[in-house]
Amino acid sequence: MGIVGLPNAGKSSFFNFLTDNSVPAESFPFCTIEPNVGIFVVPDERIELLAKNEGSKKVVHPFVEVVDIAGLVKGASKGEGLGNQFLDHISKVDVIAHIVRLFEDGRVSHPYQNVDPKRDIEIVETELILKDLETVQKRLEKRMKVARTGDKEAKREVELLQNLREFLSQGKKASKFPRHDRFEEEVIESLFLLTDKPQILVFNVDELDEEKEN
Ligand SMILES: Nc1nc2c(ncn2[C@@H]2O[C@H](COP(=O)(O)OP(=O)(O)OP(=O)(O)O)[C@@H](O)[C@H]2O)c(=O)[nH]1
Ligand SMILES: [Mg+2]
Repeated sequence: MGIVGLPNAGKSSFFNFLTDNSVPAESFPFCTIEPNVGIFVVPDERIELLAKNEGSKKVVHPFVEVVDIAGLVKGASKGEGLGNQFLDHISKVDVIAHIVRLFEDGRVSHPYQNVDPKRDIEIVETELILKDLETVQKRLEKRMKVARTGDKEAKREVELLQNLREFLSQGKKASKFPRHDRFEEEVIESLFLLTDKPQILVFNVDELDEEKEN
């Protein structure tokens, strides 16, 4: 699971909560620079039962690996803030957790001054799409060279990638891009696009703020 969000949204706090780790989570933006990696175990009582029945010597419960990266800001894809190179660290994750700040706290600065979840979500989602555009563009350039030699498969891929680039340019997520056959599925899968992954929105509310929680 890869954690994304604006600076100071509470990503590292969430990471610490999940993993029982204590990485720095401070009130200044861009507290996290190097990605933090941790795991948390998801205990499953059925496994204990199976292990008992089978007399297993070793019991391994399922676990989730979590990656906490630097905050994204508008223009991260053009090098604003800490840029979007951090997104490379989460290109291989299975799911993205997008932390959205709802809590108000004058001691914790907000990169856009006020708490506005709708705007904040859009900023982060746009940066994810822009990162995907970059990935598609890179692959497109590579495959165009091959296509010029007359390679049929490369030609087909180029056409598909051009359509995908157009789709993402309209601000749409890769997960919504239609795939017509196994070939198209495989090409897109091989790009590890961020907006093609399942996403969980995590709203970071004030403690005991029931109104907002609702
Ligand atoms: N009042 C309040 N403060 C919070 C809450 N969640 C996180 N914080 C504080 O907000 C600050 C930023 O939290 P972090 O978890 O470091 O945020 P981050 O998203 O990892 O920030 P960067 O690494 O800088 O992008 C810290 O001082 C946290 O203690 C909350 O629910 N309420
Ligand atoms: Mg952090």
